Amino acid sequence: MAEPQAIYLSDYRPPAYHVDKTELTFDLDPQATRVRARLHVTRHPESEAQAALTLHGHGLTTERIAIDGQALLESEYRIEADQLIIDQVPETFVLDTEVIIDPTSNTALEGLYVSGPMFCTQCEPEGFRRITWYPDRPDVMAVFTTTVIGDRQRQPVLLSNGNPIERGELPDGRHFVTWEDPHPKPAYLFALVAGSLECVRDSFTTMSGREVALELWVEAQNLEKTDWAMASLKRAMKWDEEAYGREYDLDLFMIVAVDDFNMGAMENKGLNIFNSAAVLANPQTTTDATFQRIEGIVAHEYFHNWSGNRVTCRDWFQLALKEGFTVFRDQSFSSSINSAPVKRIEDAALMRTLQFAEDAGPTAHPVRPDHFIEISNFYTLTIYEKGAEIVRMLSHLLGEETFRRGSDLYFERFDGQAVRVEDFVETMAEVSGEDLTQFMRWYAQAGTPQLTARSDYDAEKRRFTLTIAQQTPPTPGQEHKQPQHVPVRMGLMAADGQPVELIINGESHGTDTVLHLREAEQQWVFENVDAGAVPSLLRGFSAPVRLEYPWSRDELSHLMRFDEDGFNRWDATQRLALIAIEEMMAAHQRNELMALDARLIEAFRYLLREPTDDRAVLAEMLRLPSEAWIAEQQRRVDIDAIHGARRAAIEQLADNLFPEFESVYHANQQSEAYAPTPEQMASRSLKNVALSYLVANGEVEALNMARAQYEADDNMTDVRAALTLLAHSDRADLGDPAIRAFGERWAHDSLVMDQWFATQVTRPQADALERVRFLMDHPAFSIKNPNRVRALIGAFTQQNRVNFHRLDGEGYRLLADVVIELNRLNPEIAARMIVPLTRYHRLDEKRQALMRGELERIRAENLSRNVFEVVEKALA
Ligand code: 7MF
Ligand code: ZN
Repeated sequence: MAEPQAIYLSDYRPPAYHVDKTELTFDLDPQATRVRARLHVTRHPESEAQAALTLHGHGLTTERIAIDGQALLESEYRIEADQLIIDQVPETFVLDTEVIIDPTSNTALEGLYVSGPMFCTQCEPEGFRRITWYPDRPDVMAVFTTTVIGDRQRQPVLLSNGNPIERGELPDGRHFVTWEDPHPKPAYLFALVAGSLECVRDSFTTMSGREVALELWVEAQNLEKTDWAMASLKRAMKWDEEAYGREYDLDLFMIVAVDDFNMGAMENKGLNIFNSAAVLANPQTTTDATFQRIEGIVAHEYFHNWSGNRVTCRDWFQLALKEGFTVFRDQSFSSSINSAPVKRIEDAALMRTLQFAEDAGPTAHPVRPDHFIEISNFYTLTIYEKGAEIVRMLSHLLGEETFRRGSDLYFERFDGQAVRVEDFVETMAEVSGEDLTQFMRWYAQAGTPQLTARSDYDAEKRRFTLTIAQQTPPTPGQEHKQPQHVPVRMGLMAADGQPVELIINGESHGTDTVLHLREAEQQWVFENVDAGAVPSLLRGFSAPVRLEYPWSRDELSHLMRFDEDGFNRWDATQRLALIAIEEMMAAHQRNELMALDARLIEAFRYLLREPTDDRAVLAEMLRLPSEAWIAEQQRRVDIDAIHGARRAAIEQLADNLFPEFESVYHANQQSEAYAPTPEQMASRSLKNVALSYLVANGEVEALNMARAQYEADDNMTDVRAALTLLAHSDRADLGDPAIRAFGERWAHDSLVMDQWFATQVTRPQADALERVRFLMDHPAFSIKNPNRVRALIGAFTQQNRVNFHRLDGEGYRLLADVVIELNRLNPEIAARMIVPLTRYHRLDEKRQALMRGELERIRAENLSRNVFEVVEKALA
């Protein structure tokens, strides 16, 4: 088999032919669906007159190809390497094709497939070629008319993009619906859903007074889980009108929930398709975190209607154009509803742990890559999260108002077009007059810039000098990096806890300013500063960088108490805890007792005793740095020492502050009925952090509190928090019955069973891996369902570091076994699941050898392009 070849951005050529109108007819059948396509094709005036027509297709059984009604002879076309090439075509013509596809055997879940009782599609990025012959690239945009024919009984509901324009009965118990989508779109936004579905209806009146029908389609048993998504949708529609002036542009907007889905959701025009895990919710089955996640995803997909659909990507190298912008938009939406500092803490924590790790590993890539083997592998944290951080930096550089003028102009100017990252950034440069040339490096350079800051105080002149240097480490294929434009938001906190007025060159900047770091090293002098001022740097995580500054523990405690920026109060607490934990790890390695720094205990005592107006932030401050974030700090990662020291720190905090945690636990009990409101969520978050410390103390009393909370059975947030504590405790007599009861009670609900799987396999105890193998045979598990795989295998390999990295290599072997099986069934999921196995570079030699061994074993298989690309990079 020939090795898969890379595709380069520099090889981009505009399409020789465009399709103005696409007419599709689906004759649905589980094993043999017939797809007729009628493409109205015109040669692009700038392409050469004799250009061949090239279409993509994968796994199609071709029955007929005709041009202007004339069937082609076999000598008139070629099919090679997933392409249909017709050398001679007229300037303008109609291409008719007829193919047969098999949705039932489609386990990759790309193109048209069967999920339970329904047919559904996923076409982004290159799934449409599995449906019919087509120029499957985002710069070919057509108006689609789609007729879906199905069995009246088995598929009473037949959906596609746009508006239904005709429906009727057919012989043999069949019926049809014809849909027309008036907005030209690339094939990746095509969607079809058919099955026995129930509908929840609502409506939304747009700012110009048009009434839009809203429909949420689910299987009957899920009707009780639709309220939250519908409410979230209406909030998102309103927000996009207010924040961006964007109105919805069809009379109908539909969301469908499906059980088998590779990712969270998909923004198909007028017909968003959602993984049921990303849309279905009610208080009994869904935690607060998931309520918030659903709200964000519903908004994200809706926002794509402008940032992605009306203005789309020229090619897949530009993926971050739509994804980075849309994530920035959904983040802003979420912070307008829930605690803004907590949203920022969560997003920054995700960046700093998982995205930084990606950027430092073998699959590191720029936000706009210049080559790839398999584009599905590039739906990464770098594209989404770092891409959003870049847009956030732009909005801060320009200011909110100018940014809004820029986005207005961008949507207006490029409406209906497929464009590049440059088009977005140049529009922002145009409206602001800013020179964004250096800023563009954020899209081109991979790797996380490292900022090293130091300060110097001149007591005589009362001057505080801050020096910041930057350096971006080499990444695969990019040895040398140039300095980037890094906005560093900062302030100075005086010894008395008051903010210092920032005076640079005689000019006042208030108490909070943005320093523009553009050189390899730069210096700023603040005048009129008293001794003892503490710098607060990178407020609000103003740039996606690592920052080092030699803060003392007293200075960190000072920032934790007084910093005006909620994000940096949290960050100071994390840094303080990190120093304490690293000290304990060092003690452990010297075979000494791990004693927790008294200053951290005192800092926590302060946090627990001082009344605070933002309890949601307080809850985050009480969480110790994650094992992943601790590992990010280490040159050589010691998996067991990290886990042991963090665990010991939690226990010692619990021992020293038991009464404080207990009173926080009691003070945050709720009497009113559950609602996913910010206030209630803050209370539950704080209460459940407190409970986790109480249980860590080891007192039976605390475990009984957890059991009582579990048995009170008020809402899934509290039940799941309590269940996790019981199931992760050493007390099998408490954990096992709870797990058993939960599994029986929720056996009928696969989304709750996913929580049940994840809770069990994230146990720190040594039997976690055996539980994974055992649960893989559980009737509720299926390797073919991506949610089940993520809940069982993903949770174990990504959230149970001590057990995944077992020194006998069993964790690695288990993951490799799963990846080998998934490689055949579902390459996209296989390539996602394999990632933890590629992160071996900073581990000890023994583990490195074991992990490479498993990667080699995978490489010996007949690999999909997806897995091939990741394994090659990991072993390079
Ligand atoms: C919020 O981006 C943030 C990210 C592609 C599929 C959804 O709309 C999407 C799709 C992947 C990974 C993450 C997300 C999505 C996809 C996503 C969803 C909600 N265009 Br792959
Ligand atoms: Zn998206």
